[in-house]
Amino acid sequence: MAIGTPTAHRTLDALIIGAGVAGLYQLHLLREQGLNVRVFETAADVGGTWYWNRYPGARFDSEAYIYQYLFSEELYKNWSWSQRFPAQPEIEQWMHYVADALDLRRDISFSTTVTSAEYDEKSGRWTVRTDSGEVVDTQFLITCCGMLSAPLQDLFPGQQDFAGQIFHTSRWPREGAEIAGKRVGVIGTGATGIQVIQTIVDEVADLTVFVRTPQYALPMKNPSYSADDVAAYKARFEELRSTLPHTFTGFEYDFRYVWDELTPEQRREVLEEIYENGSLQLWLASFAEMFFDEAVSDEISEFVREKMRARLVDPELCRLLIPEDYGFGTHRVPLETGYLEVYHRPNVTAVGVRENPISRIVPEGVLLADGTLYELDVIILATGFDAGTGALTRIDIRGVGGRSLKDDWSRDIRTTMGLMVHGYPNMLTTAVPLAPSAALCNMTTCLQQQTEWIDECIRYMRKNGYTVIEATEEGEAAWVAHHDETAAANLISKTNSWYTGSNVEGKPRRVLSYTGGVGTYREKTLEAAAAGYKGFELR
Ligand code: NA7
Repeated sequence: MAIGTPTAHRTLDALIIGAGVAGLYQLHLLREQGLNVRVFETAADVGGTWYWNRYPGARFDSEAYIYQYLFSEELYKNWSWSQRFPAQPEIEQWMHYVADALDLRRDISFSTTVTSAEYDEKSGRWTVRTDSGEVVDTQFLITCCGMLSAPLQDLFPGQQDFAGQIFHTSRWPREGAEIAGKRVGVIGTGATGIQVIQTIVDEVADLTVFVRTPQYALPMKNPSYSADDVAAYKARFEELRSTLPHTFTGFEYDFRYVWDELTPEQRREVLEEIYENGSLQLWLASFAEMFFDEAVSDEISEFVREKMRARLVDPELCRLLIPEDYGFGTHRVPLETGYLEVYHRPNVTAVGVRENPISRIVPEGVLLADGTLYELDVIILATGFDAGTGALTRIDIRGVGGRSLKDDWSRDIRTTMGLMVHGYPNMLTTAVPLAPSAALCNMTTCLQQQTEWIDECIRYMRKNGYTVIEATEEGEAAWVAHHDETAAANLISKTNSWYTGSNVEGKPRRVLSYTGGVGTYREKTLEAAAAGYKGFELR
């Protein structure tokens, strides 16, 4: 070996990237089976999404009691939520609680970013490098990077010249941002933008919201929990554990009604009743036909529009803020609290940027194509993420023959059940495309299932003397075909948002999340395992 060639500082059985919901549990599982395993995490602490997204108003819109891990009754019951949909600080505390209860921190390298990973065909192992100069030799590389963790933050020419503060919501300054009494602009009205806007409006002097695509927003009902409420949901532990993994979305509820079996009056009653529940149930537990049947989609969309119109009143606000060209539920549905009423305040301006887009950021603020300048002190980019792929393509990952995951996915986004990618042996993935993830899925349900599958897979390999697993080309082609067929039947496939990758210029189009249902996906992954890892080659 030539002098100066970096040598492995550390040898592992498994290296996990990311200390969020998936990474923490994966670490626990693999440690329990006796592996020498370590997590590398860019952030200074655990939490993943709940570490990074500390913008004002960040909160769950899955009910908190279904977002918890279900593998340990003790871990579940020793934590109590204060609300149905708690805010980020409480969620981050919960993740600290988990890390402490399972004593995870001793096996995590914080403030350390994995920069590259290279597979060696001779040894069947990965060489992983970090920004702190560490070189790690590991048998398994497990990515737990999250579906929505690569922020789209360098979007506009001139950003660096802005005289005030500019930042992406997921990079909200830890020390807090100075927004009180300031002229603040928010670009983006997705789930994140909506939470920020409704929360900061009281604090800022003037709020300018740049709206390109409006959203169907549903009002959230977020009661505080009494001791009795907490006891009641904890008493459901066994029920939740047996239900959540098998529903269509990993939530506690499933689609409950069949459109054609009800009269128009009954449908209306159902919609009204579910709307009043103040959760995502109108989307995930009403009529599955909204995803497949244009006529049903139109009717449910019109129901939600009607509700929004009644609150917005002003025709120009309705034009800017109520969707007309895609169906309810085919984009991520945000929950809101007083969001629409924000636009009635005298210090709030909604600026439509669909026909007259943002052309650049200038030192004074935001400049539109027609030359209109909005002078601002702070610009908040609620502009979303390079979903599913971005977290991995930002790492230089090299598989068999030096092939690059970034190049592969820039041509075509393919995975085998979102658990492996052909050409990248011994790299196991969570929260990547072609599995149920973030879209139509309660994340913890899906991530628990994927990490458990990976854990079982490695157990199986060790027990049977295998050292390498690789997704086969044919197996991957079959999964991609099934995924695409399922997606094509869903109206989501006709829309533009991060669900289809269309929010990132040049990204190959594909419905990113598996839309066949969380329970079905689970069965298919378990069937493949039970058949001796069908679709994978073990050696
Ligand atoms: P989203 O849902 O991707 O929303 C991003 C928003 O930013 C959306 O309104 C975009 O409008 C807007 N955007 C992006 N680029 C631009 C430009 N150049 N000009 C104007 N507006 C722009 O991200 P979120 O963070 O809100 O939510 C991501 C997920 O996190 C969410 O689905 C939950 O699962 C949690 P567009 O729609 O592209 O017209």
